[in-house]
Amino acid sequence: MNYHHNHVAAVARHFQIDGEFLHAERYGSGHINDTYCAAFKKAGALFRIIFQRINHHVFRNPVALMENVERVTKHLAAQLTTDPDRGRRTLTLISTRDRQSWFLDPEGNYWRAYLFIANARTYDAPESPAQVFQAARAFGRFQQQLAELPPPRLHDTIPGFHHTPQRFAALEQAIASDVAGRAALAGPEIDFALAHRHMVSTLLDARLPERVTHNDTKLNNVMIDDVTGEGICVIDLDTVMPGLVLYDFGDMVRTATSPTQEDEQDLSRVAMQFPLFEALVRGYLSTAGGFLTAAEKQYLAFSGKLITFEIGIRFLTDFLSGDTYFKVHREGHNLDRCRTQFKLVESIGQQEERMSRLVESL
Ligand code: ADP
Ligand code: GN1
Ligand code: MG
Repeated sequence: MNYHHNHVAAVARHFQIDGEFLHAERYGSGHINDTYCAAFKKAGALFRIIFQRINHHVFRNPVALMENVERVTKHLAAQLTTDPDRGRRTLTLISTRDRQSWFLDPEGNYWRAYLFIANARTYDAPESPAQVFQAARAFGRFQQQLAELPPPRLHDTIPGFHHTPQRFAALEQAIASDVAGRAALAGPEIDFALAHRHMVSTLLDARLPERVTHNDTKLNNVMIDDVTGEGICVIDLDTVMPGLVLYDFGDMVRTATSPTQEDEQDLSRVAMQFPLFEALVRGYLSTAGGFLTAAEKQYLAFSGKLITFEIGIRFLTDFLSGDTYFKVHREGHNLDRCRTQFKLVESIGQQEERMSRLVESL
């Protein structure tokens, strides 16, 4: 949904923001929620706030989701009390005037507001091994900081989110019903998916520990400091919930080891680049290495292939279903995204042994 800035201004009035609203624009490249960056003025000084409308078709219980986000951001902030830069090192929710972390607008949409993290940005494609190291280090630190989150268990904001066999079953259903009449356009992709069925339950069968994980560790969900290049803040916390650390590592491999965007149409450019993978593993282990078990480490290389496959079949399912889940910006967009993922699955598959040897050597 693309809201007029007047609508964002009306939403903003319900939050505890002391300043004059100037304007708001769409922001970021997420596929699910609507993000706006709004500018305010107070005593001649400008400041910005991030507003997000939660997609309640995808996140069926926004109130439970926000309860998770409140607990997680408070827990992270409590570990940063002596850090002068703490306002940039974790997301900070702004409360509404009646002290809630969310506002329900008259149309039934849930909104939240975050302090703007300045002098940092996100990247849709990796630019260097050093940057990838930093991103992975930040995600590893995030997991480490949440390892001690006190009970109760976080809510599952999307049940079965990384249950690859269920994702595969949904694809089979979409192929069988072919509601949009598109299956004929995706013959090779359907064949590819069906030929890889054998790997869908590998991680679930490996009896790995459940931990608090992010579950959407795309490269563009970590803010990189403009000056130092450090991965300063993990964002996009809607899917923080119990999961396997390998889901997180796998999605980092998917989005940070090929120098292309997720929807790159020139497939000759899509490939897992070993130096980027090496930087990723080193960055991740620099913060997560202390708590990972041997079994978790053993599947690091494989997890990249599996999660890339999983997201690929999700894009394919959505293409076959008529693009009802992910935002699309052109015809065949989800099919393009699927092709990019499957090309990367192949590329990882070709290098998997070498990747595993590297992990073992570290
Ligand atoms: P989406 O679900 O749409 O991916 P994100 O939470 O990832 O939503 O936000 C989209 C983009 O907005 C991010 O990639 C980032 O560039 C920017 N962004 C999000 N939160 C902040 C923040 N607190 N400060 C500055 N920029 C932010
Ligand atoms: C979605 O919201 P966003 O754009 O960060 C999706 C992820 C996918 C990703 C693919 C809730 O993430 O699972 O990996 O697109 N989020 C949800 O780019 O489904
Ligand atoms: Mg995001």
